[in-house]
Amino acid sequence: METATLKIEGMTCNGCVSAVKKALERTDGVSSADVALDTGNARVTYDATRTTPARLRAAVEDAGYDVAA
Ligand code: 9UX
Repeated sequence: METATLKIEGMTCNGCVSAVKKALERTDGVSSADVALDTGNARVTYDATRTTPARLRAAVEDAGYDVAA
């Protein structure tokens, strides 16, 4: 397993945190995601043979949030 940290922008309440966490955890290859409202950091544990950081980013964006470059 690999870990990636994404900086999420636009989360303003714990509902957002839950939405981002679910979007990541339903992505193929992701085993877990921990998302912090205060920092915007999403720490994702994933199988690098099944997904990529770019796909993780896309999953967050598809859920309606931005990811910092
Ligand atoms: Mo909270 Mo986030 O009411 O999209 S869920 S602001």
